[in-house]
Amino acid sequence: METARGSAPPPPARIAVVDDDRVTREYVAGLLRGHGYRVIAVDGAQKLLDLHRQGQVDLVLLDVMMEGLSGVDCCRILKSTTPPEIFVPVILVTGRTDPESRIEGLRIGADDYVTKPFDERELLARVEAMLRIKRSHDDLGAARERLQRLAVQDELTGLYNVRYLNSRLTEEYKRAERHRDPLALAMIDVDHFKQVNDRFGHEAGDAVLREVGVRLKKSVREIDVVTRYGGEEFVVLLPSTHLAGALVVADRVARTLREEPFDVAGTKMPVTASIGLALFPSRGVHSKEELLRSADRALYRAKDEGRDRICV
Ligand code: GH3
Ligand code: MG
Ligand code: MG
Ligand code: MG
Repeated sequence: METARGSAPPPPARIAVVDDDRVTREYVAGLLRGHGYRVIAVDGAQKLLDLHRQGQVDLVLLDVMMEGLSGVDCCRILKSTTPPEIFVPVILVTGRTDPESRIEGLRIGADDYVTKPFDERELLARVEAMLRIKRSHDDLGAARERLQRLAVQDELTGLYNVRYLNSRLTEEYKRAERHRDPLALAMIDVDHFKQVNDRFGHEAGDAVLREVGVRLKKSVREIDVVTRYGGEEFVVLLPSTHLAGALVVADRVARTLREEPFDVAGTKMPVTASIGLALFPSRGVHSKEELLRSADRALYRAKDEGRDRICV
C-alpha cells in the first residue's frame, strides 16, 4: 500500500515458529528475531490454530513431525478454515527429504517448505519471498475494499449513494413482505436550495449538503439507511418502523435542520426541508417502486402545502 512520505514504516511481520522440539524452536526463533521479525514461538499445532484465529500471525514456520496434531494436518485445517481474503503463508519445515512428504505438504495447501537441516540464508530468503507475496495479496485486498466502498458511497457527503439504496431497498422490501414487518421510507428535499447556491456559491451549497448529511445521520438509528438520492434530496430507509415511529424520526430530522441555523460562508442561514413519508404495508404500495413513488408524491404535497413540513 502506498504510504505517505515520512510516515512510520510498517510494523515487522509476526512469525509463528511451531516446533515441538525446544532446541530447534529457540534456534529458529532467535535467528528470525535477529533479523528484525516479531516471533511467537509455539510448541504445538493447537496453540498455533488459536493464535491464527485471533489474527495474530502473518506467517507460519510449521514443523511437520510433531506430537499430537501433525504439521500437515495443522496446515490443512488452517488453510481450509481461513477465509480467502486472509492470506497467512505456511512454510513447512520437515526433516524428511523424500519428495512424497513435500509433495503432500504442498498439495494440502502449504505455500513452501524447507528441509532440516537448512541453510540459514535460504530460510530467511524464503521467509522474505513469502512475506512479499503476502504483502501484495493484502494490498490487493485493501484496494478491492476501497473500490467496494467507493461504489456504494456518495462522494460529497460520504453517505450511501443511490446505487446502494436500490439494492438495500430491494432487500428490505423483500424482508418486510416475507416477515410481515413494516418498512418506512422518508424522502427529504432541502427547501429553496437553489437560493443557497445563488447567494453563496456552489461550494457553500456543497458544504450545506455535507452538513445536512451529518445531521441526518445523527437523527436516526444505527440500523436506518441514510442515502443521498441525488442533488439536494435524501432518502432514509427505516426498517421495522410503523407510521408513528416514522413520524417521530421525520419530525426529529426536520427539527435538527430547522433549529440550528447553518454556518454558510460565515453567515448563519436557516435551512429547512420538506419530507415525504411512505409506508409498507399501506394502500397502493405493492412494490418497492410504489413505495418510492408514494414517498415522492407525499414530498410533492409537502412542497405544495408550503414546505418545511412532513406529509404521508
Ligand atoms: P424546492 O424548495 O422546491 O425544493 O426548491 P429548490 O431550489 O431546492 O429546488 P430545485 O430542485 O429547483 O433546485 C435544487 C437545486 O439544487 C438545483 C441545483 O443547483 C442544486 N444542486 C443539486 N445538486 C447539487 C450539488 O451537488 N451541490 C450543490 N451545491 N447544489 C446542488
Ligand atoms: Mg518435530
Ligand atoms: Mg429537489
Ligand atoms: Mg429542494
